[in-house]
Amino acid sequence: MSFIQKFAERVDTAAISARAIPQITQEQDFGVDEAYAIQAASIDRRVQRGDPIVGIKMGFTSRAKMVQMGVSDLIWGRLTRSMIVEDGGFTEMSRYIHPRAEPEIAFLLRKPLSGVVTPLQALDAVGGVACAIELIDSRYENFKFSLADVVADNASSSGFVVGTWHEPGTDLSNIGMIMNVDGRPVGYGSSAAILGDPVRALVSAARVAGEAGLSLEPGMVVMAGAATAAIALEAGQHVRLEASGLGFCEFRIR
Ligand code: OOG
Ligand code: MG
Repeated sequence: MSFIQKFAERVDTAAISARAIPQITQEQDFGVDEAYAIQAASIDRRVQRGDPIVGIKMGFTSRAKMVQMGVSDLIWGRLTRSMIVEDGGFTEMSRYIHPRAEPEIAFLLRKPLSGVVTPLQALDAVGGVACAIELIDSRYENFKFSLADVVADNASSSGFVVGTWHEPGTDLSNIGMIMNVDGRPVGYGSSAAILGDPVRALVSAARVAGEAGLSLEPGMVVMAGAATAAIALEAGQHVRLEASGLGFCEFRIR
């Protein structure tokens, strides 16, 4: 078995059993290209289990996130169907190791999107925009990783909640975002923190997906990355994101 398959199985097992593992780069050094190969192979295992890819997520598209995690390269990961958490619904703490929540913007594609595109071309492929919360849950002990580790671990992604879809024409360049936990505001930000405008994250998503030979298809979701640092979650909490002009989305973790 190649080390790609070995580590793909390692991160996959850690994710499905919600058990933290040591950083895999401490066992063997490898680069970012190999890390994406591990990610692809680990998500392939899920797809084989009947859990298809429904979109992609961008990561480290804001300074706040780069500073929080000490990693400064843009990364991406795959979203699969089992990661969907219904807006207004529940998710179980037992599914996670040490989950965190992030305020994000989501795009719904109405046309295929791949390769090098302009912001206008990217927007032409969009059928709806919404506020969204990503649940991240690094499979590594203490949420500590190198760039290659986090890429191999599907960019820490473990769930996502999407609010009501709005018209694609909505200006996304400065959406005020407030994260509330149990009715108390715990984080504030603006969508401008996401590469200056989240549309740029969509342009990057098209490029990286194209490079990876992954086609972004109509109906798929693209998550632009967090506007603020992530918030650590505890069982019993109610998390709600309010986004100016985009309404809100929320879930409970029990
Ligand atoms: C990596 C994922 C980063 C974002 O929105 O920037 C990310 C992590 O922080 O564990 O999802
Ligand atoms: Mg995120």
